[in-house]
Amino acid sequence: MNAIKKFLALSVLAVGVALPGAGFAQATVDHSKMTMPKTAAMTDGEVRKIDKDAGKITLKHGEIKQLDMPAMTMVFTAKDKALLDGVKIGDKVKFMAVNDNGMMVVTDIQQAK
Ligand SMILES: [Cu+2]
Repeated sequence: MNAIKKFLALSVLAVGVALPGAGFAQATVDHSKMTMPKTAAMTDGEVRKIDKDAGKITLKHGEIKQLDMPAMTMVFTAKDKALLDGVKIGDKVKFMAVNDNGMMVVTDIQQAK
């Protein structure tokens, strides 16, 4: 009995793997549209200005794919002011930006290595 169950389970797996690649990819795309962009990547940037009191940082940044934004220099709001303690003007950084109800927020920033 157990052997038969195992065989059936493996057969189901094999069928799943054998599905046409296009159909599988399509399902993956649809799924990603319904969920938060957890796969968003860190963006390269350079610190131009820091306003710790206001919790804002001006970054010259590269393309931000998850925000559909080309490279530019702009002001971001730091999610946590403490994030601004780890960087200084002129630093090359990697940062994570999200659109919080129209406000561009930096949720993570670190020195680029
Ligand atoms: Cu921008």
